[in-house]
Amino acid sequence: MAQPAQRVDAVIVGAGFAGLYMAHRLDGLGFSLQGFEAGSAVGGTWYWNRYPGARCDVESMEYSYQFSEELQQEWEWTERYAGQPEILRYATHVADRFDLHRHFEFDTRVTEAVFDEDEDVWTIRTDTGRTVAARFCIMATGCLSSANTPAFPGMETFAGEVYHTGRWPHEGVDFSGKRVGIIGTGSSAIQAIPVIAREAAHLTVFQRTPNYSIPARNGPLDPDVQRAIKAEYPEFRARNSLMPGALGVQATMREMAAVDDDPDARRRDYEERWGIGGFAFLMGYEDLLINPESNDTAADFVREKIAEAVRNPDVAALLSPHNVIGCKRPCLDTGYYETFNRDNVTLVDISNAPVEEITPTGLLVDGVGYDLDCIVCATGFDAMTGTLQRIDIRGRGGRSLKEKWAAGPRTYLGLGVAGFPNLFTISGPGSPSVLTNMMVSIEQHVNWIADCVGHLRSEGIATIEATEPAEDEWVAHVNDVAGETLYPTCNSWYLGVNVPGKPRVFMPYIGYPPYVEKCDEVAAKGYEGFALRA
Ligand code: NA7
Repeated sequence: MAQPAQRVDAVIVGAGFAGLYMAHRLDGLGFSLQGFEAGSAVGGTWYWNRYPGARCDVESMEYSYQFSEELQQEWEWTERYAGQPEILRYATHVADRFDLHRHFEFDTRVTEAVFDEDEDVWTIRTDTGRTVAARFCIMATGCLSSANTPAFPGMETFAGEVYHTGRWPHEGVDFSGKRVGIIGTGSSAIQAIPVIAREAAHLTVFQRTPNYSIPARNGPLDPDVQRAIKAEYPEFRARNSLMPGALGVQATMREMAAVDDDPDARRRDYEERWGIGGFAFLMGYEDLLINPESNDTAADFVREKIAEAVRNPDVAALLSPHNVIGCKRPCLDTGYYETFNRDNVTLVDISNAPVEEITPTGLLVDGVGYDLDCIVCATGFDAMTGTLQRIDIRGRGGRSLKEKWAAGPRTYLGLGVAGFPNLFTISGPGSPSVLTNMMVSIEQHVNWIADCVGHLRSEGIATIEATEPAEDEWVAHVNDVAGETLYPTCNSWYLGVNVPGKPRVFMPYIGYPPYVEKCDEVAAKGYEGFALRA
């Protein structure tokens, strides 16, 4: 076999927010590194998800890096929730400011990562024919980066254009005068639908499961608010990191069960939170995702709001979810339900009769044909494990990660995997990741990994590897915690249920901020649960 052309201390896969900061930290520690990114530029999620209306659901003052005081002071956000173009500008600014582009090779997808047990080295190969040998292989591949496009029969026969929200054309799409069909009513669709409806001649929404959506109440960010936060940004960040999910620091929380509150007071509270907008709506009572009766009080409130917003009661009923609110990541919207009052918008329920076929002229459901010029698949992602499993990752004994995870992901802390020494997964399954403000979780993981590899270097340690018992215990713990909540009660991508054939396992860890303490404790005890070999 040809010798690898390049040897580095670390390979980083992905130039989203995780990969960028990882490169910054490792470079600062003097490690040599090579990054690879499938896209043509930095930004990760915000590079790919350019669909109309794409916007973050975490407020911009919270959804940003905190590692540089100068950066957080100088960057000016313009809206309460930043839109995709602004976040992408921010990612580009960070890469320029910290000179990070030079670490990455773009338009390059990593296809293979193989561990050599004799040399303690990873060999990483790409679809451009590059081979790099590295001591550490760091996956900064994102949790929602493999688009899920269901194999609808006849898809290839469609005469018009088919788009996926997570792979949106960079030049944008002009829907004016077009008959557009959108499949899916998750977060992406709920953001895109009001925007597409204003542009298209007609929009038909194909809904399998209705979703709860809370008004974002987005708008220009008040300069006084921005100034006040910046005046004490480190303290603001510190408070934020103590919130469950590291977000919503402005929201008030009470240690109280929703069912125990006086019904009028509870209603007033929901009304107030609905008016404020955002995830604060689900942060008022501590048992909303534990006690079904408490959860019903919030779900009933939203169903009432849907009935008020949508004029046609049949349409309102179809848009009203009946599962647990919050067991799927709640959507934040701007005028979503009201969009169904428009004459040019039709809702088609496909809960009992799925999309039968895509034909040259449109889509067939339950024997009824819908003529369309374009189809938008807002059908989500093979979340958390999809991207990692698309890379042929092989650890000790040539064992593949895909094989190891056949019954669901197994990690220790979502950071390391037994049998895969010196492999790190930033915001990997088994970590709080998608249940948190990703920016905070990313920084926490990157800092932990950077400190860890720095420690290994100074102690002359060649490999770090999660032990089987520590991993078994952690996997069981992740499951136990999820089992005590209402999260596993609905078919969410947290459970992998949206992808046919994927094992039903709750993948993220519910428990931020205690998780951070656990990671710190593990490090303080000499990386307890990991085997360190000289
Ligand atoms: P989601 O939340 O996974 O939503 C995907 C939507 O597509 C959802 O409504 C699905 O219905 C629907 N879907 C998926 N497959 C099909 C098929 N085969 N037929 C019909 N409908 C289908 O993805 P998003 O991109 O909206 O959001 C992902 C995350 O990004 C979000 O949570 C935020 O964190 C940001 P289902 O509910 O499965 O019945």
